[in-house]
Amino acid sequence: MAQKIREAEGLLRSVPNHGEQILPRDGEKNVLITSALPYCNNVPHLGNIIGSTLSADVFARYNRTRNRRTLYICGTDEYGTASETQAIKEKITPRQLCNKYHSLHVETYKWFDIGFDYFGRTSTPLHTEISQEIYRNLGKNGYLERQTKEQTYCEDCSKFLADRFVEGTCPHCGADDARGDQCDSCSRTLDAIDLINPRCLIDKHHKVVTKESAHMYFRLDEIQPRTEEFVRRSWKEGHWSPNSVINAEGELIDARLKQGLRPSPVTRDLTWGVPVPVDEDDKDGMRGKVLYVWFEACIGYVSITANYSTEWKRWWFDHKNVKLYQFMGKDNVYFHTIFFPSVQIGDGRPWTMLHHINTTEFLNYEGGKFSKSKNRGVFGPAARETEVPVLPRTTMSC
Ligand code: B3M
Ligand code: ZN
Repeated sequence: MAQKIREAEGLLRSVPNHGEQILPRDGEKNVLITSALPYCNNVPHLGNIIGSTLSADVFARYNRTRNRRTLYICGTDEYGTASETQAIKEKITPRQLCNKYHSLHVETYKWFDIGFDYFGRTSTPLHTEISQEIYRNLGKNGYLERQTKEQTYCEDCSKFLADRFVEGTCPHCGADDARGDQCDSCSRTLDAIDLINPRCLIDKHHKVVTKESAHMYFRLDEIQPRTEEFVRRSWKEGHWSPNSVINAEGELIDARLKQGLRPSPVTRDLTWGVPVPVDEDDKDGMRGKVLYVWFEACIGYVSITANYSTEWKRWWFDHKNVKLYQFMGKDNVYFHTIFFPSVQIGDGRPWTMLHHINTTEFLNYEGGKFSKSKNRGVFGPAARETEVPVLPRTTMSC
């Protein structure tokens, strides 16, 4: 039972008792709020805070004051190459790395007084279970297909090299330090197999070759008409900001939608991730592979809610009573407006889907974009060390 702290009619504000779970109520406006899940390979910077957690926090406080059932969820995004690479650099396991940075994230947001109802993480058994179930549903509904592609492979490490594990000479401009996914000198995006003299970043003397690997692709092309219908409807109902996906005239402006979505690989040759679920016969040869981090990252919102409450489905399968508001930096928009809604549509269950998206431009510092890898920007622990209080100190005494 909620505790009534204001008795005046109409101003009654119900606050959940300590330990009470916040769950939606039928026939009311229930608000589910998320901030983009920060990667867990570094400390949070002011871009994470201004771009997604602070604005979501303000909105959550507003809704609580309006006496709406409000659940504000966030957590660390832990899998993928970003964590694997950093773990190698720090000479610890990905698990140890994520434990370390998860705690640093928790402490920083606490210091900034961000009022999450629950701050979780993606490396949990429930996350694996829910992600695998969605993947299986996509398969059952005919939205996964197998394709093989050429990838760089290190014979000494005996593994396929993710884009961040390989560098070499750029085939376009000849720069010697192009990464597997992009050349910083000419800014062109690359495919790692096009690098000249590719080198393994674990050891540049390792022998790198090109080898075929099979992956499962999500048939975004099949789902596109339904995704477009969703985008148009939700954009209008949820008043999306008109700078992405659709313009003020209601025309689609997202380049990928306009050109036609293409099947997109959702598996990777990595170890630190959600294992691809396989049947006994493993007919697609997926054993030992993991789900692509962006395939399971948005599922993190769901699994983090599931770690908060066993009744998580009341938030995530109730599009009539629950409105989902998502806050993020603009580089994450595609995955929240097109990719994840397509996954939900393909999964086939009656999901709560994006209602309103709130995006922030990149935060610049000293003439450039905030960048963790270049160590440019203001980072949470440093902000804390200034001892400038987050909230103005009250001057009133009693
Ligand atoms: N971790 C990228 C980022 O930290 C990514 C967001 C995931 S949201 C589900 O900006
Ligand atoms: Zn190697």
